[in-house]
Amino acid sequence: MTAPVLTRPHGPAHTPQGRTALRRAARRVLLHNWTGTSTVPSHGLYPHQWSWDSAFVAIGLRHLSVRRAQRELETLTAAQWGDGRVPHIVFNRAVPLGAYFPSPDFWRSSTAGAAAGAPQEVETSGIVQPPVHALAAWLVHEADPAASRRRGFLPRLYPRLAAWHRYLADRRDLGGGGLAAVLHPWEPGMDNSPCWDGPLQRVEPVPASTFRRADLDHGAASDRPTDLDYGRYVRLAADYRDRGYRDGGPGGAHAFAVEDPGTNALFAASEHALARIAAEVGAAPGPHVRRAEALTDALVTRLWDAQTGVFRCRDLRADALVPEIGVGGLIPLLVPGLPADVVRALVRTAAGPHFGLGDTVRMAPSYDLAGHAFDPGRYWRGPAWFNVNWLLERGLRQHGYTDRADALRDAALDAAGGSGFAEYVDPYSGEARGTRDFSWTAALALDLLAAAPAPVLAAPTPEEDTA
Ligand code: 2M8
Repeated sequence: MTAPVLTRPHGPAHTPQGRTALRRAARRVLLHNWTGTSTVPSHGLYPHQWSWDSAFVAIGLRHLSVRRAQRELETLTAAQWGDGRVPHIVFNRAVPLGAYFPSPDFWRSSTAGAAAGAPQEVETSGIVQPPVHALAAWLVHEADPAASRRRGFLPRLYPRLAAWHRYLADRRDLGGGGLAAVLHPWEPGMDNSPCWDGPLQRVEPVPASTFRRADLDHGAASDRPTDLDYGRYVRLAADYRDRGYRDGGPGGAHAFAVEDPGTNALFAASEHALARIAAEVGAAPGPHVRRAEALTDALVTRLWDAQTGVFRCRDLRADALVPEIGVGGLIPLLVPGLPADVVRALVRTAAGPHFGLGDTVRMAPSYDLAGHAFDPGRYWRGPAWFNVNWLLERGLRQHGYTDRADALRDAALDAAGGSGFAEYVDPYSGEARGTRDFSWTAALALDLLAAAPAPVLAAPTPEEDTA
């Protein structure tokens, strides 16, 4: 295999000028994508507010404006449902219905979701995304604790975040083993990962002629999910809506019910953050610490595959682990208190043939490099994503793998700058894929820049000397 372009250490992360330019460019993206109350992932492809995007955006925004970062999370959680769920999309009513599919008239949250407590003032989707929000809220608070206290940021957020976590723990434990299940491939955020291919086989797709995809107006068809995938996404969402977005009943009531390691690792990490938030607002941290520990135990008991050294998804309909290896299986590295042998095995797997991190690629791909469904360009079926790599960078650093974390940080910064803040990149070539000026790519680049060592360490390369 030819050396990957990403291995050339001449990107913007390596010089003071490069970092300054990158910071400026990232700032420009976030200012452009700010709507006044929140941030769109991208004006064309995703013109509303997305749940986990907003959490990642807040983590970056805190370096530009703590006030805006707070506002981002407040706007999102203001659309929380009475049952505690934080919807995966909060729709902007100023955006035409045809600009994104599925639009508010598909989800019909204020009517179909009324029994579950959907808000009446704003339209939302009815599914959820991974709970990164408590982690984000804590990081936003830490950026300026005095400003946070002055505005009562955490006292306002804490009850919302606690209700959100309660929803996941009480209503989504469909497997009964202490983990939250996802009911749609959009919920874990890795929409068309090959990990869902098996469980999705049970879902009868609606015909492509019955809906109009808006995503293809903005993205290349070869980068996006297929019409067959969309037919299944639509069927699952419509069935959930038509049941009033009810979660109750045995796992068998849902055609698709999966325990995802990425979602549950983020739940555990956020529960640790919620314990800190509780202590800050004068509530009891103990229940959150205990839930974080219980989630960590359940992750290992139910999803750890010691033979391969990775966490897998559990298909609750089959009550079996999914054979595909997705990058969600590495995200538990983020969890403090993961057993040391599991951490060591995960780090080995990240660098081994399935993910090639620091070897054949500089950023982790979204799916097994050796997997039969690997595609370096198509959405969550292979490309490297910035939010996932940011999570892995944090995980490596927290467990003391500082050199690997530094290398991953620099790789992500180089790729962010080199790709025009692409939504995702080809893991071998670093070529930009998906949309550009993508918010979480810019936000997380800012966060990585803020944490990076002072740029005086970097000497100019010969090329830059003569540039
Ligand atoms: C993608 O998902 C949306 C549906 O939620 C879509 O394809 O239209 C995913 O990458 C998801 O993780 C992300 O939150 C969303 C907005 O960036 O786009």
